[in-house]
Amino acid sequence: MSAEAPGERLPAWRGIIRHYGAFLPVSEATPLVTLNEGNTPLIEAPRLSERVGAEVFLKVEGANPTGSFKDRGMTLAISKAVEEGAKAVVCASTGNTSASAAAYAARAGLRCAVLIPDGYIAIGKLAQALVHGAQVVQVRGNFDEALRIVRDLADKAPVVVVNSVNPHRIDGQKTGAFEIVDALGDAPEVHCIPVGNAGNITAYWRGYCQYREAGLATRLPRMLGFQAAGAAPIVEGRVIDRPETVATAIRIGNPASWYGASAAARESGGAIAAVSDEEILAAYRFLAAEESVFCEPASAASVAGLLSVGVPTGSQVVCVLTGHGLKDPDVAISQVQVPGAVEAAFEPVLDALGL
Ligand code: AN7
Repeated sequence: MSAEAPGERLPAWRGIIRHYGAFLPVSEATPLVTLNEGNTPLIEAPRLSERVGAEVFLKVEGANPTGSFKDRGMTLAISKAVEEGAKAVVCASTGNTSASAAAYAARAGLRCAVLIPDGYIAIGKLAQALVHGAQVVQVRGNFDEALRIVRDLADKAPVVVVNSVNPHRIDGQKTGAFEIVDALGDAPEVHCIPVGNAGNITAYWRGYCQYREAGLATRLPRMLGFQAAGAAPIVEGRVIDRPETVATAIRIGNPASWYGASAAARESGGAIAAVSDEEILAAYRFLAAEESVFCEPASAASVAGLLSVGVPTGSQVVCVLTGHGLKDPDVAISQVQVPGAVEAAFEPVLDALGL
């Protein structure tokens, strides 16, 4: 290969609002609260491509400032909250929304409160919410119960909800689709994505549709959304009161954007399907070991789904990997053998390595 242009000063990336503002509800008067989110890698996945007989790309959203796709929506939601004069924001979260809200609220000088399900949030995400200075309330209940309380709070207290029931979240997140089209030159044929509260699949579908309407894409992908089997309300067509899955980020039984997810699947000729925890963890290990991408368990649902449903030979496919693997070190460690210590000397190390 040849180097492209060493020494050339590239235009700096300054976040999704500056880059895609023409497609977003912002004006000169909107104060920009940004950590330069977006512009995440879209990388080829040669071994996955070989396994499924297709051309597969991974959209690595763990490369965002707080390690998940939530930053795309949060930059817009927090910027608009500041524009509207808000002093405090609140969200319910399985972890990533709270990490992102805490960071962007701190940047804006807003108070931030987050409600999380006690004992069911990955330790990295809890750490993020706390180090960024959010008020964290652990609720003895699941995400759906926490979100209900948050909606009540918004009715009765002067706080802005920054869950994806806030339309600015979805609008910001649709920029992921814009980036994919900009990188590939057109929309892919198939788009695979995990589904929890169902905001992101709604956002990507909107992004693809708006780009096509603007003449920037000639086609639309089939949208394939994947829920964890123990938390698959859309697949089963009923609210799940006690959702359970190792992928705690998508442990959601009554998604707020249920309609948007169903519409994306229906209008695109796609589907919402379920993948088991075993399939999720197998895809998670495969991505780390074979493609060198360390994502969190929920993110691997997109690839688990692709492996389970398959696609026509030669299809161009994008799988969104929504969050970074370091968010949830407990699951990572549970999936590997941690070696014991040996004496700090040459021979024992040689033995341990089998050399
Ligand atoms: C890594 O943080 O719902 O279907 O509260 O963290 O748009 O909800 C996170 C969801 C996928 C599902 N992958 O996206 C929250 C939260 C990861 C996630 C999803 C989430 P949506």
